Amino acid sequence: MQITTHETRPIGGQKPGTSGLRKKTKVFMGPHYVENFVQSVFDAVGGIEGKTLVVGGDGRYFNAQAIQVILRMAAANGAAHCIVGREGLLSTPAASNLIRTRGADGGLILSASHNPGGPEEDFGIKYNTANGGPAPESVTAAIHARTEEITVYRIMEAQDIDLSALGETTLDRMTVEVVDPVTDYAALMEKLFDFDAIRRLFASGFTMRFDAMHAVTGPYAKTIIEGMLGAPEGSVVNAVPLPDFGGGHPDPNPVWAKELMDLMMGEDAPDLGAASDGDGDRNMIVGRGAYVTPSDSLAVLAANAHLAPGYADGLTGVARSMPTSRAADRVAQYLDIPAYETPTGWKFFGNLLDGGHATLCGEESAGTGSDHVREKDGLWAVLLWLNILAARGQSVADILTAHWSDYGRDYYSRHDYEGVDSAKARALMDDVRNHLDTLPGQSFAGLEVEAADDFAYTDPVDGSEATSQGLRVTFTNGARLVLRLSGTGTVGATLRVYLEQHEGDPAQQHRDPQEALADVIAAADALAGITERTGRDAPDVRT
Ligand code: VG1
Ligand code: CO
Repeated sequence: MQITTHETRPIGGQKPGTSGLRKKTKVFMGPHYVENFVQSVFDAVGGIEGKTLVVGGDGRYFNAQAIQVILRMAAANGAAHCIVGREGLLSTPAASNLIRTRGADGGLILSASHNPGGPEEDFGIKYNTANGGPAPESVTAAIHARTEEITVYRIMEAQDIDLSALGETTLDRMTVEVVDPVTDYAALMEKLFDFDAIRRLFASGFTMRFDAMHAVTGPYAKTIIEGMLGAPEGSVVNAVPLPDFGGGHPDPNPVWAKELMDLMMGEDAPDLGAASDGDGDRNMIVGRGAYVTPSDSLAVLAANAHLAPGYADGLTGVARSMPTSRAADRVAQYLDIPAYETPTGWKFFGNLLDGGHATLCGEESAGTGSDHVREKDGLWAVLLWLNILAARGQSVADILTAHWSDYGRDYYSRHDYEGVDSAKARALMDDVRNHLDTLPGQSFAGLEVEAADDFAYTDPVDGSEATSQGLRVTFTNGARLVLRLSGTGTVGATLRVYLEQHEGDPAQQHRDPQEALADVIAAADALAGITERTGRDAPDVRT
């Protein structure tokens, strides 16, 4: 077999965002695009000679082709061993687990997560380090720098490897090991949770619907929820991963998982509804008639995690991304453990998890996870909820009500304005940023600003700094507003407006969040001129 060294030239824009490099699939399919990026990753991590890599993706369009290119490049760059999920499938948390349990040096995960897939939609590549977590900013910056000076990439001239059969083959001197994507992950889940109790719960007639949204969690949920836990067949729907996710938007929120939401709000609702995203790291939890806001889910899980065997010794700390509501902080305070506030993106939790500072982490964007892997984990969150429901013998709605009466309710919503003209979105942010120090004392739509800043973070473990991570405004009535631009979109800019308000009175804890947040929504518009500047009279998505 022959190694070819191709000359190439830098391609602009190969800059990883919140979670890897994401672009339109057509961009990734352009000449040398994947090759340039992958070679830049290999170069930026000091080469991969003799190393072991985990490779897999969420099965979206172009997944299979990209994996073949990566394998041929890994072989040409001297890697010793590549562990690949059968048919190129690995959920993001399962890939993280494999990197850790197999002692791999890193991994490449192919996904654009919750973004739609297909020739006209999105694709992505992310590099994870040996701890199983997304590469930290220092590494992604080095990768980006390398993409700007790359001159050659190395690839093996070879036929496609058959990824449909388990076992080992070789590509020149490199071993390619095809593994079942589910087995190791399912074994980990069985260690963390009380499967007997959950089996008894299902045997007693408890019903659920898990919507895999035609994305990667289908096979995982089928094996674990229906197979190992005995939920009736049909509890897992849309379970076959499809390259275009069946034309859907694999983002588990009330808007994109509408069918599930409608079911859960109707008369025939099962006891629990859940969904996960394209690559399996997000989760949506909804009880009969009760949607659980991700920020609340993190808080409830933190307050109840000790009911699951894997967390019986309690938590060392809880971490949340800055825009996530402060509900988890209240639980941490009660438990007398530290609460951390990090920038958006799972990579910022890595050091806290590695150092044992935090056991649970979460983001308002439907991401929850723990130190069992180094990624957020959709199915894990669903199983922890199931474990808690089995242990408490209460409904989701009752657990939420009890939680709010103990800690108060943090009404929460995120409003997304998608596909906004990038220059306009930047101007809006710049304008607010430039006026931050004038805001305290001023009132907007009747709310007085108490404090305002541009969120910056110093990692408590390695001292690395991240600046400009979102504009934070708190009001004297306790409400909070955060403005940020998305780092995962592929078209124009997405403005995210995060809104929250604490409510301590149990009699006021069952309102519609949009209504309960009306004042802070109005204040956000008055303060940032969102309607005027974007020309939109309503957000595209409210979660
Ligand atoms: C979004 C979310 C963020 C999440 C990221 C990756 O980023 O807000 O919380 O970590 O997606 O999630 P942004 O920059 O668009 O706001 V996943 O499931 O897409 O990998
Ligand atoms: Co995802």
